[in-house]
Amino acid sequence: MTVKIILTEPNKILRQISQPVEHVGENEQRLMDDMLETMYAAKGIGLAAIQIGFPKRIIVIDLAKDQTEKNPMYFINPIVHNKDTEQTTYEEGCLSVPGQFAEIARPKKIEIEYLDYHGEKKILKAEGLLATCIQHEMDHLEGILFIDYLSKLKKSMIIKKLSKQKIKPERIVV
Ligand code: GNR
Ligand code: NI
Repeated sequence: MTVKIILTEPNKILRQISQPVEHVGENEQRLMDDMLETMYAAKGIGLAAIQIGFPKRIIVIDLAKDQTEKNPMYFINPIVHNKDTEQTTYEEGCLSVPGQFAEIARPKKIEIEYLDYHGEKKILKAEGLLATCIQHEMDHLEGILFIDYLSKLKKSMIIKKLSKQKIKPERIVV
């Protein structure tokens, strides 16, 4: 397993629409292993394949706080069947928008259909942080980031800040 580089905003790749997986085989499983490793290394709770540059409809999630008790979840080609009309708000962050957080409202409960790590069709009812995280990751599959829900001013301030951080040289060694 390999820790990959997580792409950060602004980056046009993050705006791509990810394509459905046709077959869950060794290559897809290796990608999921790398995604999980990358997510753990970055101390995130979820990751979409596009965040490491693969425009495939693949998501990994692990809400376990303590990495000694891992609980990895894999979602391939997820579709939302049902959304609650009731909303809930979480302070969201994103590994592709480092250091930025904002309260985002989303449906509290969802029901999704997806393929698991072995390519088997599954249905899951999720609520709370899991529902929020799944929706955050599914947005990545459409090229959407949580900052897209903020006011134009807040969003542009965040992008400006991130662009500046990007051009700042790490260190100049002579
Ligand atoms: O690590 C993450 N934490 C988080 C917190 C609240 C709502 C969503 C998330 S997902 C994020 C990792 C990430 O960027 N996934 O795409
Ligand atoms: Ni994210």
